[in-house]
Amino acid sequence: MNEIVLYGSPLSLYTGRARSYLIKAGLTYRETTPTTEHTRDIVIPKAGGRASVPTIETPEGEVIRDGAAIVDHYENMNGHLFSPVTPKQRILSRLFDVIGAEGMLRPAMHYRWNFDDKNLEFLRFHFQSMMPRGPNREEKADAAANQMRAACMAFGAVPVTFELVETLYLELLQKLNLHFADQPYLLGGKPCVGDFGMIAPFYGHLGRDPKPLSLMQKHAVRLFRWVERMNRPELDLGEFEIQDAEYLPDDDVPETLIKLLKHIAIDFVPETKAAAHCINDWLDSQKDLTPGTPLLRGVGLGSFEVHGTTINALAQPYRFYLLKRVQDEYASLDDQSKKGVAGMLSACDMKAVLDLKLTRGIGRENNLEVWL
Ligand SMILES: N[C@@H](CCC(=O)N[C@@H](CS)C(=O)NCC(=O)O)C(=O)O
Repeated sequence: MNEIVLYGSPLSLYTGRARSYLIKAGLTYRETTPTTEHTRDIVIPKAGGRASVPTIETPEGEVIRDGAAIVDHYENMNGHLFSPVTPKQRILSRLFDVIGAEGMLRPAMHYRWNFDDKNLEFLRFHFQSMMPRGPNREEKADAAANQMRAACMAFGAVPVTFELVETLYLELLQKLNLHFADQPYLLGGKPCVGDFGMIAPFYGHLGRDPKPLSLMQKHAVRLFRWVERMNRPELDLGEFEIQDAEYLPDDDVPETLIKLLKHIAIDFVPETKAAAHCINDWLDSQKDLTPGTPLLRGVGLGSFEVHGTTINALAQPYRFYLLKRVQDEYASLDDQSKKGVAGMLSACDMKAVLDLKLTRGIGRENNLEVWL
């Protein structure tokens, strides 16, 4: 075996991030579903016992579980090919990684699970394909799908929030469309780590399931093109003047990104505040939590209000594992750069993300995120 094996699935949100990275970095890989005996006996034990996708197996037999860890691994190996080096762009790249990986779950799950007339048969087929061959494949697939329906509700997509989720999403499509009408990628002529975070919800769910795909094709053709572009090895810049693989010069941040972030902040910031509060309360009650304990997916519901509607959403410690990387990047800047970045984040109502922290740190051990 001399290629990377990517364990994933076409409809998996997080697989979309790792796949796009491997493609753009020009790495030779083979994608397969994690349904074989080899996965069960060799790969999952090396992945901390957790069967999540994406997980990769390198030609040397090393196993890396978690999309952020996979990107980190190759960024370290290839000289940080997709990590901008100027202050504002560094912060935005990391911030979009959090937003994509954790901040778009509500629309991604709403447009997947609340439109059975459009999506159901498509999803059935895919869920069955992910199950190991053998007896009761259909029942197992239905059970897995039902778990995801429950997750959709846990992320706050329930009937009382549908109208709000859809209003916010249609405006988001517009803002993204405007940006990708001017720029091929978030920060100019080549993708950054933030683009890989953002492709997670916008490929497997929002750019592929029948219902949201039809919305994207109707309302946001330039965003649709970015989704295609992120899954192609070439830069795929045909419709643009820009033909170089460079980030925008002079740490420029286009106005379209500021407007986009300002819109995303409407629910991202109150949700992050509510989650921090909920998780910190939980940590207060967990005095005996031993260092090295793996993170739970969620530890309660954060409650917050957006445009007069209350949303209750799963408070996920992993969001803060990624957010800390934004905060660490900020902490490493000189005073002048910090001022510039703080000004930019204030302009898009995102300044609070620099201060929203958990009372306990999170690290990685044995391919799992753990409490320090
Ligand atoms: N933090 C992980 C999350 C991966 C994840 O949740 N993947 C989903 C599929 S999109 C999954 O495998 N869920 C089952 C599980 O976590 O056991 C990452 O970024 O890779």
